[in-house]
Amino acid sequence: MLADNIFLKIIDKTIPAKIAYEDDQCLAFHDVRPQAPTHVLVIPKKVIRTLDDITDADEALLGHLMLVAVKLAKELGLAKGYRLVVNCNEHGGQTVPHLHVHLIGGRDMAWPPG
Ligand code: DGP
Repeated sequence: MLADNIFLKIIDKTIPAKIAYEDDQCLAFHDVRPQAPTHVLVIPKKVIRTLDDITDADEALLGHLMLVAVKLAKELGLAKGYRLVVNCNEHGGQTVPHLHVHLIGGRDMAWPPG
């Protein structure tokens, strides 16, 4: 096991998830509590707890996460639009301490977010 948080357990397949995409750098899987008809999480395999923990060395990895999210949005039929969200720490609403990009779509989104 890589470490003790739920997303690392999903990466090392010790707990199941509905996987949408995987490569050597990241994993994408459907959120267990979807907030919209499509709700996928794109996560790095590298252990990064929050946006506050990223460094210059992560620049390409972060771009990769976004490219994967956009490719998935197209594959999943979100032609009318979608939203990418990264929650950071307590005020950002982050509940799982492993960096993740939410890909949310399939309905109109409100602004500002709650
Ligand atoms: P955040 O609040 O930004 O930390 O989002 C965490 C998301 O992770 C939340 O939408 C629910 C989802 N989630 C939590 N535990 C699991 C799990 O075990 N499996 C899956 N697929 N999603 C999970």
